[in-house]
Amino acid sequence: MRAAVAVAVWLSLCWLWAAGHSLPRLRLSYRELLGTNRSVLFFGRRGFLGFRSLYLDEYRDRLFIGGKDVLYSLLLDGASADAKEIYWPPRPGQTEECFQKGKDPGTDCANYVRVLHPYNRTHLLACGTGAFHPMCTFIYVGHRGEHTFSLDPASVETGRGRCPHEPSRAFASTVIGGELYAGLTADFLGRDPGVFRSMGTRSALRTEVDQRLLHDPKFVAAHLIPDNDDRDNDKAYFFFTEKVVEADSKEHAIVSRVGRVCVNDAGGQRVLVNKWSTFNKARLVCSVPGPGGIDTYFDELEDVFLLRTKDGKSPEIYALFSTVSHVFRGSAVCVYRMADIREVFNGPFAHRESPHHQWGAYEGRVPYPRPGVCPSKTTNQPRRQYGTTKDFPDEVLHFARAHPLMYKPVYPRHHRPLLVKTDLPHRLRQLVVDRVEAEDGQHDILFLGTDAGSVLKGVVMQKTSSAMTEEVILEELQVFKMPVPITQMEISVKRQTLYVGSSLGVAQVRLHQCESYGTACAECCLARDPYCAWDGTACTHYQPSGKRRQRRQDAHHGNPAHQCLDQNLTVDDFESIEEKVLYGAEDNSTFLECVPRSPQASVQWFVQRPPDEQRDEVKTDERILQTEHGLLFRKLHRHDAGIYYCKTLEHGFTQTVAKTALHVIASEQLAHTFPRGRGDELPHLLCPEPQLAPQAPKTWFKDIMHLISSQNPRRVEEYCARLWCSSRPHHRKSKLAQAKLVLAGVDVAKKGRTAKAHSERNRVPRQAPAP
Ligand SMILES: *[C@@H]1O[C@H](CO)[C@@H](O)[C@H](O)[C@H]1NC(C)=O
Ligand SMILES: *[C@@H]1O[C@H](CO)[C@@H](O)[C@H](O)[C@H]1NC(C)=O
Ligand SMILES: *[C@@H]1O[C@H](CO)[C@@H](O)[C@H](O)[C@H]1NC(C)=O
Ligand SMILES: CC(=O)N[C@H]1CO[C@H](CO)[C@@H](O)[C@@H]1O
Repeated sequence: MRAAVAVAVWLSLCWLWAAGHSLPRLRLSYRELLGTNRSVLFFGRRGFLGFRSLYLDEYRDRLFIGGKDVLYSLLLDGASADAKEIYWPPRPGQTEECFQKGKDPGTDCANYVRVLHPYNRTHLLACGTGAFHPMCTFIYVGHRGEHTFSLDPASVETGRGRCPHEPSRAFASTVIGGELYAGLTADFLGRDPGVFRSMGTRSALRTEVDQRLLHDPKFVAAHLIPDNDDRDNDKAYFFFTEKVVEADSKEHAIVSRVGRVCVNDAGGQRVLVNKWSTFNKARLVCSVPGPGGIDTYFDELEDVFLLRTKDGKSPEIYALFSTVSHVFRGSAVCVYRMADIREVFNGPFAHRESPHHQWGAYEGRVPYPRPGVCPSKTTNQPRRQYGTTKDFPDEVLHFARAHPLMYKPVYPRHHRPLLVKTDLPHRLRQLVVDRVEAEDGQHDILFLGTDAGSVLKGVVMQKTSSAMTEEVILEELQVFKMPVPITQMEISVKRQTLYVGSSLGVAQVRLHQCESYGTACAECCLARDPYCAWDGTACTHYQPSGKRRQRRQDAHHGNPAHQCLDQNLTVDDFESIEEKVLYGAEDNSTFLECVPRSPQASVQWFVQRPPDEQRDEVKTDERILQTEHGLLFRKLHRHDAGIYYCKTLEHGFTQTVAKTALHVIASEQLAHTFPRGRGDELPHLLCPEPQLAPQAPKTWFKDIMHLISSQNPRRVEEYCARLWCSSRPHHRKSKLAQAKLVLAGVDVAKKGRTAKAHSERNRVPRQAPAP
C-alpha cells in the first residue's frame, strides 16, 4: 500500500516536473538589465535599507514609499525624479526600551513604515513599528497637482492593532470608508492574532481570542469586495494561512483560507461585544490532481492579486501558493472566481462534536439571520428586520462563534492550478497580473517575484481545442543585484511599468521591451509576448487601437510560418555574421561555442572545409559531441579544420548564430612550441590579445573537460587556464611577444564578434589562443 502511494506520488511529481519545465525566452542579469535602460533603482543610497511599504498613486502620479524611519514621495513624470522625504523615527525612549527588551537594535528597534494607504482626499494613513511600539499618523499629500508631503507630529497616535510590532512579520490591511481593517498579531510577543477594525468614528472591533477562529494565522491580503449595489452588504475579505489539527493526529498542518466580515458589523449587544459577529472563513484549495486520486497540495499562500473587473463585484482572484513538503518544493498559481467563493459561504457550516471527531457538514437548524449575512434591506425578511448586528438574537451570535468555518472548500477555476513551477531554484513570493488585449484576444500576463531578487514574466495560453493550457515564461529579469526576496510589486498600466520592492529599495522595470526579441518578424513572432507585435519593420509594443494592416502577432502559437510568410524566414545569412577564430591542438579536445538566442530552438552545425565551397552538416559521434552550449571535439583531428556555422531552427525560422574558423595546430608544431620542462609557466604563456575578462562561471566547461579526460586532470587545468588567460591580467603583456613569435606562420586571431543577446551565464571563451 505504502509503495503504491509512493509510486503514485512519484509519477505525479514527474508530471509536475514536465509541466513546470520551460525556459524564459529572455533572461537578463542585473548588469544587462541596467544596460537596457529598463530598470532604475530609486534608492540604493544611504539609509534606505529597510523598504517595507509602497503605495502607487496613479491619480497624483506619485509613488509613496515607507522605509526604516523614513517616508518618501516620488514624482513619476520621468525627468523630475526629485523625492520628498519625511524623517519619522521611533518616539523618544522607545529605541532604548526596545533593545533593553532583547531586540536587535540594528534590525528591530527602528520605525519601519509598514502601513501606507490612501485615507481620504488629502491624506495618507501611515503606521510604523516604532521600535516595537507601533504608531500611526496622517500624512498630508495635498490635492492633485500639488507636491506636498508633510506629517503633523500632533496627529501621531497608537498603532496597536493597526500595525505589527515586528518589522517583517506577515500582515495585511486595507482602508475602507475611513476605517482601517487589519489582520495581524497585535502584541510584543506575537501571540495575539486577530482581525481588527479601528480609526473612524465607530468603536473598534476585533476577533475573539479563540483558536477556532484563528490559529496562528499569517495574513497575506485584505480587500473590500462588494456583493452588490447595496453598500450594507459590503464585505472585507482576508486571505491568510493558519494551522489546523486533524482529529486523528497530533500534527499541525498549514492550510490557506479566505475569511470575511461585514463592513457594517457593529458587534453584539450582550454577547460578542466589540467582537466581529459576522466572521466566517473557508479553505482555499490549490492542488494538482495526480494519478490514482492522490493530489499534490500547495498549501502555503504567498500572495494574492485581485484582477478587478469594471463593476468591482467580481474580481478574479489570483493566488500564489507554495509547498514545502519533504518530497519536493514548488509554486503554483490558482485563480478563484467570486461566485465560487460566495457559494461556499452560502453553503453548509462545518461542524464537529469535539476536537476528537471528524468535521462534517452542520445539518441542524441554522438560526435566522444566518450568521455571516450582513444586516441590510436586501437580506432582511419582511417582518424580521435587523438594522444592525447589535439587534441580532443571542442564539445567532452563539452559533456564529461556534461555527466560523464553512464545510466546503473553495476550488480554483477548472479545479486545477493555472501555472505550476517545480523546476525553479527559487521560491516565488509575489504576484501581480496585467490583462492585455492582443491580436488573438485577451491574455493575463503574470509577473512573479522570487526570493532571489528576480522577476519572472509569464503567460498561460489556453489551448483552443481542450482544457489544457500551455505556460510560456517570457522573461526572467534580475531586478536586484543581491538575491533578496521581492516583498512587494505594483503595476502601473498607465506607465506600463512594474515597481518592485525588496529590503534594498524599489526598482522600476518596463512591462515589455519588444525590441530585445530581435530584428526579424520571425523572432518577434516566436517570442509570443502578447505585449509585442511585428509592425512591418520592427518588433514594437502592440496597441489594439493602432493601424492593423502590417501587424503580425500570434501569441497562441508563435508560428512565424503563418505570420511572417512574406518576410524572409530562411535567410541565407551564412556570410552576414562575423567570424571568430579558434585554435585547437591536434589530438586534444576543443570546444566551439554556440548558444541559441531562444532556448526553444534546435541547433544544427555545418562545416565548410576549404577549398571546398560546400557546407556539410557536422556528423556527431563519440568523438564530436553536440552539447547544450556548443560543439565539443574530444580529440581534434587535422581534417577537422574548417569554418563552422551554428544554425538555429525554430518553427521553420532559421538563423546563423555563430561562425567559427577552426585551425588545428599539428602535434609536431606543438612539440616545438612547448618543450618539456617549462612546467608552471605554461598556463600563462599565450594570450594573443587582451580580452574583456568574462566574469561568468566557467565551471561547467571545466566539468566537461574533467569528464572527458579525467586521466590527466592537471593538463585539463592548464588547458582551461590557458583558455581563460585573459582573466589573469598579470603575465599577459610580457608573454604577448613570445606568443606572437610562436605563432609566426599562423594567422593571428581576428577579433571575434560577441553574439548580442547572450546572458552572462552562458559566456564562455570566444577565442582560444594558439597553444
Ligand atoms: C532612458 O530612457 C528614457 C526614457 O525612455 C530616456 O529619456 C533616457 O535618456 C534613457 N537613458 C539612457 C541612459 O539611455
Ligand atoms: C482627512 O483626514 C484627516 C485626518 O483625519 C483630516 O484631518 C482631514 O481633514 C481629512 N480631509 C478630508 C478632505 O476629509
Ligand atoms: C529577403 O531576402 C532577399 C534575398 O535573400 C533580399 O533581397 C530581400 O531584401 C529580403 N527581404 C526582406 C524583407 O528582408
Ligand atoms: C597543448 C596540449 O595540451 N597538448 C597535448 C595534447 O595531447 C597530447 C596527448 O594527449 C599531449 O601530449 C599534448 O601535450
